[in-house]
Amino acid sequence: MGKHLITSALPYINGVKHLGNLVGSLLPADVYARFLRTQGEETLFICATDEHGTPAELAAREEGLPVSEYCAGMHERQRSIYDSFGISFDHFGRSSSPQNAGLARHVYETLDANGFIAERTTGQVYSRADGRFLADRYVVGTCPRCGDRGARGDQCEHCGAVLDPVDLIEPRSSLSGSSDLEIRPTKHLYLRADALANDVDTWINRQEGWPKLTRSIAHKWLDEGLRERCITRDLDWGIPVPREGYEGKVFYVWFDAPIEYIGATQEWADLNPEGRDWRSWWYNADDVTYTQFMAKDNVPFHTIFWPAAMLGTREPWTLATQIKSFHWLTYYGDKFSTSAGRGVFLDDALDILEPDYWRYFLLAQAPETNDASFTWELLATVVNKDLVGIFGNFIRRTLTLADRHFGGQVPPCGEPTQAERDLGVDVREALRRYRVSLLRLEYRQAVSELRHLWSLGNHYLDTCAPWALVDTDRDAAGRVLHKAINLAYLFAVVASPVIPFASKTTITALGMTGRGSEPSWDEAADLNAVPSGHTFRVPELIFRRITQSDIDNWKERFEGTIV
Ligand code: B3M
Ligand code: ZN
Repeated sequence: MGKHLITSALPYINGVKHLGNLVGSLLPADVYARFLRTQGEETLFICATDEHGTPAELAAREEGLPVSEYCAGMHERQRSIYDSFGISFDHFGRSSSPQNAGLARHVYETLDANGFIAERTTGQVYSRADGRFLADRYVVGTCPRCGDRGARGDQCEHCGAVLDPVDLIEPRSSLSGSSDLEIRPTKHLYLRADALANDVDTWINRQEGWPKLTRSIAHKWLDEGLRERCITRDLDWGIPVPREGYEGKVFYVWFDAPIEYIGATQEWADLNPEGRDWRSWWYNADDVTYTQFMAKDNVPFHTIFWPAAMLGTREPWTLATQIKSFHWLTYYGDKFSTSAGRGVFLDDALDILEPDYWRYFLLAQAPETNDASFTWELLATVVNKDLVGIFGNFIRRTLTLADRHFGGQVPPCGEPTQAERDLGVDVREALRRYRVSLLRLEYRQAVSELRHLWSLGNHYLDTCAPWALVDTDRDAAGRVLHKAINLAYLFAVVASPVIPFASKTTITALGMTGRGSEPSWDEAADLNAVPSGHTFRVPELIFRRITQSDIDNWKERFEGTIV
C-alpha cells in the first residue's frame, strides 16, 4: 500500500486552542494515524505550531514578552496539551525553525526563477511615531458603519463590517496610540496564482476522492478566477525575504506555514538522521499517500494557493492525495472564539475530564456535514449512553462475573453453539464496517459502527445470561464468559484509535500487554486471542457517569462564556 503521510493544520501560536480546533484537525488526524499504524501501515504524522505573522506579535506584546520567547513558551504549552490528549505526532515542529526558513527561501527563489513572482508597489499605513508600517489590524479608529470607536483596520468586531484602514474615522496606531499616520508606498512580492491557474485546475480535477466540502470550496475559488496573492509583509517577525530592497520585510505567514509541513519533517529527520529521510516523504515520493486535515476556512490555502506555489516550482513535491475538512463546532450555537474567550479551551477541558471522554464525544459529534453544537447536556448524554452504558458496562459485567465464578481466570472455551456462530458473523460484519468508515475518514459513522460493535457484546450477554447459567450449566456459563472476555479484548483493541487510554487500561487488565507489536484486529476478531486459563483482573471504573450536578457545575464555571 505504500507509505502514509498525515498532516494536521498547524495550530496558530497565539494561545491555547479550544475544542473546535481539536475536532477540526488534530483529533481526526490522530485517529487516522493511529488506525493506520494498527493496520501495520508505514505512517508519518506531522504537525507544528504556526508561529509567524501579526497575531503572534500581538499576543507576545500583550504578555510583555519578546515574540521569540513568547512563541517558545507557547509551543511547549501547546505541545504538552496535545500530548495529554494522546495526539500521537511523530513530530510536532515549529514554523520558526531554520529548516522551514531554508525551504521557504528555496520555494520562493525557484518560483522567482520560473517567473511566478511579481513585484508591485502599494500604499500602506505608516506610523511615524512607531517608525514602521502597520498591519491592517494595528490601525484602530471609529467604524464608518456603526460608529464603534474600537474598530480595527481589517474589520469592525462590533458590527462585523470588513474594512480597509483608510475607511476608519480618526485612525490611530494601536501600538503607540499615535494618530501621526500617513499612506506610504511600499513594495511587495506577489505569487502569480493567475499564471498557475491551469496547473491548479488540472491538479484539482484529478482529485476524484476529495470529500464534498473540500471539493466545493476549491471549485468556488477556481470558478472565481485566481488572482495574484501578496506573499510579503512589512513586519520584523517572520522569515526575511531574500531580495534586494526587501530589508525589513518578511514572508506572509500563509506563505511559509504550509511549507512547514515539509520543514517539520526535516526537523524530525535532523533529530535522528539515521534511517530518517525527509525527502523520501516529500520529494519524488511516488509511494506516498498524503492526507491533510483542517477546518473549512483553511481549505482555500490547501487546495489553491499552496499547491499553486509548489506546482510553480516545477519540482516533484508531494501534494495532497486526500483533504479532509470540517465545519465548525459551535458552543451553544455560537462560534468558539479565541479572541472572545468563548467556548471550552483545551487546558480547561483536561481539568474537567480525562482525554478519552472528549475524544469520543468530539468524534461522535464531528462537524462533518454541518456545523455541530457543543452543549454540556449532549456531552453527558453521549458519555453516559455509550462509554458508561455500553463499553464500560460490558467490560465490567464480563470481568466481574468471570472473576466471581471462575476466580480471575479465563474459563474454558467449550464447543461453540449457534449463539457463538451468530456472534462471530455479526462481529466480523460490524468490524468491517468500522474499518471502512475509518478508511473513508467518516468519523461520525466510524463511532457509530464502533458503538454498534460494542453493543453486540451486551446483546450476547443478555441473551445467554451466564449469571443464571452458572447454577444450571457451568460449562455453558464458562463458554459464554470465555467469548465475552475475548469480546472485551476485541472491543478494546479496535477502540484504540478513538479512546487510546481506556483501550490500554482494558488491555492491561486483561493481561494482554507486552506481547510485542500492536495486537492484530483480525486475530482479536477470532475471539480466541485470550486463552483459557489466562489470568486477568477487574479494572477500576473505566468511565464514570456525568451527573446533573457535574453539568450544573461546569455550566456555572463556563457561564461567562455563554453569550
Ligand atoms: N494556522 C490555522 C489557523 O490558525 C492556520 C493553519 C495553517 S496550516 C498550514 O486558523
Ligand atoms: Zn462597526
